[in-house]
Amino acid sequence: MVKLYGTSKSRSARCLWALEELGVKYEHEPVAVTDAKSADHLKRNPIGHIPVLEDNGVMICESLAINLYLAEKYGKGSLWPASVEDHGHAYQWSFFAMTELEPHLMTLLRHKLFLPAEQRSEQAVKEATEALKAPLGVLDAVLGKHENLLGSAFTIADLNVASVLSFANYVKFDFSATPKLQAWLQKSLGREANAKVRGLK
Ligand SMILES: N[C@@H](CCC(=O)N[C@@H](CS)C(=O)NCC(=O)O)C(=O)O
Repeated sequence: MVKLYGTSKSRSARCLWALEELGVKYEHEPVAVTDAKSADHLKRNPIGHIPVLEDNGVMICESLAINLYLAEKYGKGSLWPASVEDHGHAYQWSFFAMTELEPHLMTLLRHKLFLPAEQRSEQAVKEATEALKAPLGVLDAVLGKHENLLGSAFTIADLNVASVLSFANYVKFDFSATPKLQAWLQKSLGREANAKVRGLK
C-alpha cells in the first residue's frame, strides 16, 4: 500500500503531483498543517512535518526525497532518467531547489503574505529577491539549451524544481528577466497531473 500523509495545501502537493504523474495507486490522508505535530503524526515523522510517504511499511519524509524515491521506484521510463549521470543531475537540481531557491521563496511568502503587516519587512523582500537572481539565471541558461532541465524529457528534476518555484506564483513574482524559465515553469505547472492535485483536500 502506498499512502501519502499531508494536505494538498502544503508541500505535500509536490508528492501528490509526483504520484499523479506516475499513475501510482495510492491512498491520501490529508493531514492538516496544524495537525503535523499531533501524537499520531509524530509517530510517522518525529520532526512533525508533512508530507510523509508510507510505502508498504517504509516511512519516508522530506518532500523532494519522497519524489526522488517515488520516481526511482515507480518511474523508470518516465520521470526517472535512464543514466546514472542523470540520476546525479536529478539530485543536483532537487538539492539546488531546496537550498538555493526555497529559503528565499519562503522569505517572500512570509514577508508578503503570512506575517502580520507590522512584522513584514521590505528589506527582507528586497534581499530575497536579489538573492534569487543568480539561481534563477542559472536555470534560465540551462532551459535556453534544452526544453527541460535534463534534456528533452520532463523528469523528476523538473517536477521538483517547478514545485518549489510554484511558491513564487503566490507572491506574483516577476520572472520577466528569465523568460525561458518563466515559460518552462508555466508549462510544467500546467501539466494535467498537477492540475488534478489542486482539486484534492
Ligand atoms: N523540508 C520539509 C519541510 C516540510 C514542512 O515544513 N512542512 C510544513 C507544511 S508545508 C509543516 O509540516 N508544518 C507544520 C509545522 O511546522 O508544525 C519538506 O520539504 O518536506
